[in-house]
Amino acid sequence: MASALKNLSHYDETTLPSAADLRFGIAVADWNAQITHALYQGCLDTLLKHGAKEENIHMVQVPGSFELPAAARMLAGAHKLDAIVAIGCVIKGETNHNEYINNSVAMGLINLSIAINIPCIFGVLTPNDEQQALDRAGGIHGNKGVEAGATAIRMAALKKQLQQGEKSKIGF
Ligand code: DLZ
Repeated sequence: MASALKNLSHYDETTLPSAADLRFGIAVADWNAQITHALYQGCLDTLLKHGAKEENIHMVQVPGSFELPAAARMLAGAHKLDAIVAIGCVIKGETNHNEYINNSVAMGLINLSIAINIPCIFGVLTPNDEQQALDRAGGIHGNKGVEAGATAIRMAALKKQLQQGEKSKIGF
């Protein structure tokens, strides 16, 4: 159980690049809104904490997680972005709907990332029940939105670094 070992809000702040010159899109699914809005807040707080400017953060809301890849594509078409975060929460129910949605969103986002050369971050919780979701949306296992925000900063900075032809330093 990965998140039993790692708090989702913990990351090494000292090695995270500044987000001051980076532009972000965030797509938020409204299914399980109590959870996803808490994830969004965690993500937004993280971007702002590391210097991102409010005017460089573009957020849209969509009905459910299944719509996240399309929303990410629309965001990329509407704004110049360095990274996109997709935020959702798909709770397992009596049927296999969660597997169809989760697989579609994961494949949609990774395929989109590669196709448009903009990192799309998987900020989607895939819990077995609501308590597991609450535990990961600001509860005992931290907030996956924070993890997604920190990941977006790293990937956006990497994209910018490579665009500018800079080399990585060994040891980070
Ligand atoms: C239909 C559905 C169900 C049953 N469960 C969830 C869920 O737990 N989390 C979520 O984000 N969305 C859910 N949806 C909605 C789908 O993602 C999608 O919005 C609809 O199937 C319409 O395409």
